[in-house]
Amino acid sequence: MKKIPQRLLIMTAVWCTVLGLSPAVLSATRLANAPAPFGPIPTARQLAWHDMEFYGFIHFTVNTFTDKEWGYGDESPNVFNPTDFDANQIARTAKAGGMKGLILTAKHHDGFCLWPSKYTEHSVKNSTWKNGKGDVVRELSKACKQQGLKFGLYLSPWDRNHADYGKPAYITYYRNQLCELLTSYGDLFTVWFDGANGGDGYYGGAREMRRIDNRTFYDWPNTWKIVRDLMPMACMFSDVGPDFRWVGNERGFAGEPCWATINVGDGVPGNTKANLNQGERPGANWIPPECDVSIRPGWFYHASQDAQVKTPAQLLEIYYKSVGRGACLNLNLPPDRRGQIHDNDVASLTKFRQILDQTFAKDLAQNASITASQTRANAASFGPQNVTDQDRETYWATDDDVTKAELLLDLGKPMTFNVVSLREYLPLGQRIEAFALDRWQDGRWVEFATGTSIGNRRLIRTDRVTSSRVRLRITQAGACPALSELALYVEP
Ligand code: FUL
Ligand code: CA
Repeated sequence: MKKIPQRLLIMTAVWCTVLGLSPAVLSATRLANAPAPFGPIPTARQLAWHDMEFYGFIHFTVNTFTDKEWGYGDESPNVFNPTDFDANQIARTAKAGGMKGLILTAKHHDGFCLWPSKYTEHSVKNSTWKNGKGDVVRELSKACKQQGLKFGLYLSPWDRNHADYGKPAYITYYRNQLCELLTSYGDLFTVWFDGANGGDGYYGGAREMRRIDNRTFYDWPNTWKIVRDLMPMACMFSDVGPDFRWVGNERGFAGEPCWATINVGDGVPGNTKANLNQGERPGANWIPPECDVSIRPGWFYHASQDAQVKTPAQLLEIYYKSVGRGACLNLNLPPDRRGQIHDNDVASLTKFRQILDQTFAKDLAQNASITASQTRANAASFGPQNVTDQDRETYWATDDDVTKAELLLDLGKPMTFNVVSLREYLPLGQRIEAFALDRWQDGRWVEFATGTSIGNRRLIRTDRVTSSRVRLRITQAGACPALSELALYVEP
């Protein structure tokens, strides 16, 4: 049976979206006799986002120069004055760190715009930096392209500078800026909508408290529609999606379990009852989590935090509890007052990457012989060898009525590992609910790990295990499992 490359599925899905065809047309391109999708399933744009797994945040604005986290909105544009801004250094650092993209704060809560927006005077165009000719969004988008990184933007809904904030006119302003960004800087993989609305601010000189009703003020459905219309493949972030959600903390840790699904109900950004950290099952919406966390205590650069950059070991813990729980990791690297990533951050990120590269260089299960307790229709196209072929698009599946099943790996000789990687075949939904792993020891099976959700990726980090055979038991599933990867690694 010839497999359908996922690229083709995504292209097909893109065209389905463009042409307005139904998902039923899309499913016709799947393997014959494939299991039916279970529950909500990811869209083509979400699948592309899941594939990224690790990307970065760039928090940079007047705060970098005032030593604040939230600017009041009364900062002079001249405050923004990097001495040696180098977008290439930033993009190179991200690339070398293994990131697949960068998201820049085009405008943070203080309202200062890092691009020369035609809708406000509060931007780089009125800064002495580059005599008002600078454009951070342009330079970083170009540098990302050069490095093969995807590019995304954060446009803070809360704006402590704008005179109209809190009034209907502000929504027009906000949407104008959104259109400006979506049409001037090439493809964006994401638009990131923050949920913070702190209240007081400069507001064109009013210097007062302004409270908004976050259920109605931004009219999110119509704001989101602008992104859908102008950039159909861009995934939108907010507490409640629509494409990916906040994980509920800024420490970088997804829950255990961590479901890609939740029930949004009438939740809006900044106001939701959904369990963001673990997700919900059953859940009506496929809105997987992103773990956003800074490499330093603050989101913006502060010289006083130069000695508090997260260590490679801390970054690894974050990686295993984010990417390793099926989420994406969005790690913030704040440029310093030069406009570059500080040496301490570069050093930590580089070492972290080195360890990950060494860990994942060799799948110790690659040459194992594998048998399954059951294979769908006994067909090779759904056979167990599909979990070690390093191809996300092929998977092992069982018959529809089989939701408990086992895979047996014979490694040929004793091998030592401490990381097990599992992936579900995501286009068919999140199916597996619980599993256990056993090693063969003194003539019997000994359980060494158990887990729940898998989804895009599950990394189980254990003590070192030495064994010539490994068994995976799927102990609970909502529908017959469709597993695309089972791999074994050892950390250096
Ligand atoms: C928060 C903001 O208030 C922080 O300043 C930062 O941008 C973070 C990513 O999101 O809600
Ligand atoms: Ca596979």
